[in-house]
Amino acid sequence: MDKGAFLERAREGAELIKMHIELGHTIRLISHRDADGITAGAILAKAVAREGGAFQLSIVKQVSEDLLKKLAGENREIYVFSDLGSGSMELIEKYLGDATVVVADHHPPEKESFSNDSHLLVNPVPFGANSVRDLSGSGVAYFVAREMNDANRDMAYIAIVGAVGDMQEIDGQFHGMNLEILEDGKKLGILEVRKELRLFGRESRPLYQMLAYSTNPEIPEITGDERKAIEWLRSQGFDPEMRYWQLREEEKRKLHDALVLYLIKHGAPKETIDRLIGDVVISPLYPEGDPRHEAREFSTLLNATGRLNEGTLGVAICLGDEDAYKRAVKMLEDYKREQIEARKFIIQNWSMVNESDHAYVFYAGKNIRDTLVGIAANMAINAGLADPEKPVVVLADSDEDENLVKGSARTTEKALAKGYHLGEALREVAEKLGGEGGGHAIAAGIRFPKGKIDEFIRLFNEALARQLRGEQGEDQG
Ligand SMILES: [Mn+2]
Repeated sequence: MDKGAFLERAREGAELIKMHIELGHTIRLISHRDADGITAGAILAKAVAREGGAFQLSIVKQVSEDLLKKLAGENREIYVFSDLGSGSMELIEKYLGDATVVVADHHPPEKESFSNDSHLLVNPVPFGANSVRDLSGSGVAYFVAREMNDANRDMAYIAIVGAVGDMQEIDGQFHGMNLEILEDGKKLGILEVRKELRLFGRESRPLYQMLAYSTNPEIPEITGDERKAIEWLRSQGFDPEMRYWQLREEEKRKLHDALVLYLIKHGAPKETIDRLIGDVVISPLYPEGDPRHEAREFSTLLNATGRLNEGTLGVAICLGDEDAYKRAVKMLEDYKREQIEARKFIIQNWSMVNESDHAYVFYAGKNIRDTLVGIAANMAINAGLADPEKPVVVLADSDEDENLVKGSARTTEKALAKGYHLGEALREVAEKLGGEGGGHAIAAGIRFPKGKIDEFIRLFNEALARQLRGEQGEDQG
């Protein structure tokens, strides 16, 4: 890629932001709610604050027309989007035409540049970068920040946490401009790149869980089987309860050799082995055993804050806020406990389920939080409560409005093969019930008035029956 030209573009973005800081304008930051977006937002927020500027930051799921209308209504002089925006350039031009806009993103853009002179696209893709491995949204934000002030190199580790969140090193190593960020971080002594076991849990999981939960890559016969993982580790002379970070260097090497041998014996392809042991980034800024000490665990923590709609808490963690970190850890523990309780509830009360010809509908009232209904529906399938060829809907009272219920429908590929489309069925049913619904074929959601659960059961079953007969929804003509 043409690095020089990209950095020149990043410098233009930096100049625009600095100019508005000097004019006393609040920098309006909008970033994506995954780990890459949260780190990107944190990097830009810190860069603005470092110049003495004020910012307002939102972490959002996507750039929608609604969001742009709201932003336009704020009448800001400058908007900076990070880790999103490239796919919404026309919309941004339509709604924010009068303002300065900087889009710092790595997704393939709608077009090579904005038509509006006051809008600037900082994106490495038109300069020849591969959006999935050469630079992430946090990386683009990092280079803009670095052009604003060399001191922002101290965000190199945070930038790499974002890159890891986007799995830019999925093949086992970093590429493209990510390498330059790593070099910056190494020079400052704030990060280290090691060749280690690239599985989640280096800091916080016992070895046996690190192996048993490994899905990327899968370890034949060990993934999904804790007992087998414990057995295998013991047979190789390891204490399964140890954390990876606690191993001495020669023990790590011994574990790597044993795993590689195991994979070869089980016929794993070379790419799998390359992916298993590769680049792992850690930071001496945090103590060992702390999820923030290793980039993958850090990014997973941030991702979780975003999913729980607490992305700004994630940003605060990136900015070094210890209190935010503690709150996030507690929030995640609560969330995990609620999941376990939801699972218990659904297993113990499955006899309450309404089973019709085409679906199971389980109404949990207030016993399952409305944010967990999708997970609960999957649990019913995975725990073997439901026939996998029949869709499952879990309904719960809405947290926001006591007159509404929220539901999620889930099913399996096997059921889809019969002809079901849950998203279409729920959309159709929601219209009839005066609610909102829709989604994918395999996973969908709905909200409707609480008094209409019996009607929902009947209509949903009818909609699914029609799908099997190959008929379209009535409202589609
Ligand atoms: Mn990204």
